[in-house]
Amino acid sequence: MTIGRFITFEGGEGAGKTTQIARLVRVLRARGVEVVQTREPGGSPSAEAVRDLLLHADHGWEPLSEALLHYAARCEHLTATIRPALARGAWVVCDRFSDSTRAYQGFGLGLDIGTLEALEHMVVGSTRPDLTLILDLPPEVGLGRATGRKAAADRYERMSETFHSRLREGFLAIAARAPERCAVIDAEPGEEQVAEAVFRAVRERLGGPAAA
Ligand code: Z5A
Repeated sequence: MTIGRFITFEGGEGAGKTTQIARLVRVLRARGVEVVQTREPGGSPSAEAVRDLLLHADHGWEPLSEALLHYAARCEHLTATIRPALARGAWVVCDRFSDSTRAYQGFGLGLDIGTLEALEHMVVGSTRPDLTLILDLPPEVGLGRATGRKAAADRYERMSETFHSRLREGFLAIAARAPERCAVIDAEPGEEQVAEAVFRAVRERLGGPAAA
């Protein structure tokens, strides 16, 4: 069976994931790679419905309920989009995945990491990313970029400064625990410079068409 490659992008608000994903996908497609570009929460019709609940409805979820909703969306996304794409040999480039649940619901909201690992084991199983690019920058810079772009902040963007600092620490701790999978990219310089660092990491870690 052909197996594609699974790349995830992570980081705080406004880190530049959408911008960098678009650039990477363009380069890979120009090299003849079939790329499925997707995002979380979302990436399939049912998962997009859960995204609406999570981002725009102010229900004041319990952290565990929130994590379960993210994992329900992820389960749908994996089944409908990610696994079929990988099985036919496509590369999947995904804006956020399980590390966001660890960072936001774990480090940010204080949910027990063991609980999140159990959910990850159950839902994600062996469909783990081959490479995770963590775009790192001070939270105030990212929030400035994100709010400058959107008309209204979503529920996560409205959380406190200390919440966003915990997120950054969380992502860096995740990278330190899994250096073979994660590459931390300095996201503060200009778009072009960040794109070069992203592509270098993809080439060095995954080779294949990225090395051509
Ligand atoms: N969430 C969660 O809690 N648990 C989970 O398990 C998952 C997610 C999966 C999804 O929001 C929310 O769900 C997210 C976490 C939570 N929290 N929030 N908010 P989203 O998908 O709507 O938003 P996001 O993932 O945080 O992304 P974003 O705010 O859209 O930012 P971005 O994609 O990282 O950045 P961007 O759109 O590429 O860039 C932002 C602006 O900066 C834009 O105007 C760019 O032109 C500009 N930019 C980009 N790069 C640069 C550089 N290098 N220099 C200067 N300006 C730049």
